[in-house]
Amino acid sequence: MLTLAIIKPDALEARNAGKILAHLEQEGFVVRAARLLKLTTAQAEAFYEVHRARPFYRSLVTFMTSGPVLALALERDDAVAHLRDVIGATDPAEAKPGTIRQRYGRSKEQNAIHASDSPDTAAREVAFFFAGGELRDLSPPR
Ligand code: FUP
Repeated sequence: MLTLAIIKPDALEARNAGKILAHLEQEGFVVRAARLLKLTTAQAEAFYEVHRARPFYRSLVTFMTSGPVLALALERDDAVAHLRDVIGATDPAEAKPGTIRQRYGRSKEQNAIHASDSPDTAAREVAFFFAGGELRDLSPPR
């Protein structure tokens, strides 16, 4: 199954993208699609629509549009749940040792990586960044 990860602007700025990608590959994820882009405000607002009423929403949108992001469609058995385990808690200070957010996150907002939180969300979020054709026949050899 597929899930969506986003390596966030803080991690790209710190040049941690390669280490994070290596960590994901070590965990058995296969990159099925990747896109480096700078989100527009409208895109970031739409992506985080579910959080629109939250106090952190505007700041989150500003942060997510502050620099490029690397969107990744990742495949693995039990991909959604496994990726959530690998990234750790939202707040890097509370994330378990060895998780990506514990290693590379700066704060609850600048927490290095996004991961879809359910299979339904994953399907929607993969489609947000990638057209079906971009995911077809792109699996690396196994
Ligand atoms: P997560 O699924 O772990 O990314 O966490 P949420 O869906 O609850 O939050 C989405 C993003 O909003 C987080 F990655 C960072 C940001 N956020 C804050 O900036 N402050 C908060 O108190 C909670 C979330």
